[in-house]
Amino acid sequence: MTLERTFSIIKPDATRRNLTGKINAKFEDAGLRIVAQKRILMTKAQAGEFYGVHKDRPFYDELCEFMSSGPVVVQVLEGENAIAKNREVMGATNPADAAAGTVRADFAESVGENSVHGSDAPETAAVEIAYFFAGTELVG
Ligand code: RTP
Ligand code: MG
Repeated sequence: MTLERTFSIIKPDATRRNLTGKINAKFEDAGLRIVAQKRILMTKAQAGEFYGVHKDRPFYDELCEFMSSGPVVVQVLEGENAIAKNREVMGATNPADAAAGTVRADFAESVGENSVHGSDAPETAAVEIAYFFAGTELVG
């Protein structure tokens, strides 16, 4: 079995509604282990850098405002096929399209305020983990 790690964010709409535990339970029930986790407040500049890949999209400014509007929980999830598994548990970006039982189907408020972020590939997972965590903070 090869363990993979992915980077996850519980977004401000979810921390505001005190949903961290319920979301973490979905990750753990799917076999993902939370190997690092911290609650932080991102600056708008940090959110902008993190989501830099979307800088030319029409929703970029709104996204950066939202991601810095309240606390987020940044975390590293570990498991077999963790990247794909996490995105399965998250559900589609737009909660209207998300499968029943997924985080976004159950909790997301809109396509923008959609409760969670998850890395989409091994390369982005590695960059995103290193952006928020030191190697010594990851305990598998
Ligand atoms: P994420 O990166 O947050 O895990 O989400 P994702 O892969 O499912 O979606 P992505 O296309 O990467 O979009 C990043 C985030 O931008 C916001 N968004 N708003 N208003 C809109 O049409 C719109 N589209 C995307 C969402 O917060 C989305 O998760
Ligand atoms: Mg994405």
